[in-house]
Amino acid sequence: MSGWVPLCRIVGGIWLLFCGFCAQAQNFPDGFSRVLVADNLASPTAMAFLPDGRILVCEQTGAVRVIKDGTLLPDPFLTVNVHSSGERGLLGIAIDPDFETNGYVYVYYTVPTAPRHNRISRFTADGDVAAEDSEILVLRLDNLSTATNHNGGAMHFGLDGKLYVAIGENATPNNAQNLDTYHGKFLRINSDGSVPEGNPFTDGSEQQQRVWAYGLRNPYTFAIHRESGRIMVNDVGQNTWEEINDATEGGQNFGWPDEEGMPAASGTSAPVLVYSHGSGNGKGCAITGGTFFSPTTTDYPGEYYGKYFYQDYCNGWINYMDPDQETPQALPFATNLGTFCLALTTGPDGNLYYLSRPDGALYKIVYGEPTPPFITHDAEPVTLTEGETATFEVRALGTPPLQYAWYKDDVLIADAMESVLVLDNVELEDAGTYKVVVSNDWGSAEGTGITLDVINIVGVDDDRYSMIAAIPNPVTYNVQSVEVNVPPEFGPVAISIVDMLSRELARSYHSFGAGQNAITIPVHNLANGMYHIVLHSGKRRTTIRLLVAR
Ligand SMILES: [Ca+2]
Repeated sequence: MSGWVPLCRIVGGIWLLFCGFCAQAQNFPDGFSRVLVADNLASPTAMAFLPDGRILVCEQTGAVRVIKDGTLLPDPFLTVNVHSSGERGLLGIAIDPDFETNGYVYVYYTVPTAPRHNRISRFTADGDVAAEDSEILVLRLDNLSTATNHNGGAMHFGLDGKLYVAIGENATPNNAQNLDTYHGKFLRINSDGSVPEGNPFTDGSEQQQRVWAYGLRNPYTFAIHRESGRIMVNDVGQNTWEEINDATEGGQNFGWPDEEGMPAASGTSAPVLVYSHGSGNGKGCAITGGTFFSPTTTDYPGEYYGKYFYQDYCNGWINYMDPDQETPQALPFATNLGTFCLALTTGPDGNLYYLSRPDGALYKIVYGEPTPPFITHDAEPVTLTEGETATFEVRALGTPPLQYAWYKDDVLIADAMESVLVLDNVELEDAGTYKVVVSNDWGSAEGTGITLDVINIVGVDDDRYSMIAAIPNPVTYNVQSVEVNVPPEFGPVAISIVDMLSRELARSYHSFGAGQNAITIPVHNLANGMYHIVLHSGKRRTTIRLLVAR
């Protein structure tokens, strides 16, 4: 953030203006409303869900509070001694991917003793509290200057099982470009703090080897997509721009302090989306939350699924965007939420959650109307040989109960009424375009038609194709692959390599775009000898003799 302390000062001067907002009800799209989950939280900073639905909330002054079955438990999960002046304190929390087995919870906080620094510690849960003396140091970060702002602190595990950590530049902008300090970096570490395989900088200082991305100012929050693993880092800007940056790929420089907002120079990565400082909705002072909204279940309408929601600290709004668009556009969602909200998160129940510092509260945003179905995961096209099993699976959300109907070439398939369609023992006649329609009392959603191609591996030799050749043939020294040009009328084709004992050594499937029908077949593993390359398509079959003589 630009600084909780400076911000409070600014807001103090215009508090009456903000109180005008406070008096108004929150503003959501029709059907949405805000529900209080828990209050009496002291200056909350971050939160995380446990697999069983309990919610852990960090208080800046050092306590991790537990919300269980809708109740704030009186005893904290843990309390650490922190220096909590300015933006320091207990700032981040992450749950181990194997929490159900190992009970590990990771926190990020500012130690109060000199020299002051932030550290990442691991604790082990024992019921609703951390086991006594279970704290293990995971990583000690660099000493802090006297500046109390720009500490970052967000932590999440990636799909690769590595712990990602976002760290501010400690109000020293040049830190962000210096790979030998953790300040101003986005780290990727093993859960014990050690350097993992696969980081972009493999040499140099201990700090450098843990860096995943750099050029960040105060990445107070970030989010990882639970299925794709995509990473969005929300970086708080200085004078002009708030940024959402895609840090999925390692080694990127996000530009600070040479750039803020869209970069002018080469060699830096542009944000996915920016918004400017200023008053009013869609503008603000500090991005303090962002989340991929792709839950396994939700009551929300389909238009919000797959979107990225984010919030501003000063102007009390939540916007969203489609992260899959080339140039995502900001779309309004909620306004009049009040100032100083943060930690926007998608709950396992498919609701958005966020913390309010002035209210000392955790809120969720719920949708109270029925919703028509929407498809979250469509079935995939498939090519099979006769006798194999085709499985088409669709996943959909919407107000239950959902009904499924499957069509082949626009004709309803009798008794295919589940989200999964299984065709045992496919025959050539099963090839076609399959489509699902999901419906409930409020509407329906149609899948994209997907194709099933069926290849007859037995086939009938077709002499008209005896001119098909493999090039080069014979295979001599240094030849890695041969190329076969398949006539377009073959359609999708299976290619097998068969040895002289009729043993199939390899098989691959190919479909062709218009005008593309050359297939490259790797042969570097074949020992010297005679082979057959067998092409199958529908009832056609043709065989090419291939000599390997290296
Ligand atoms: Ca930037």
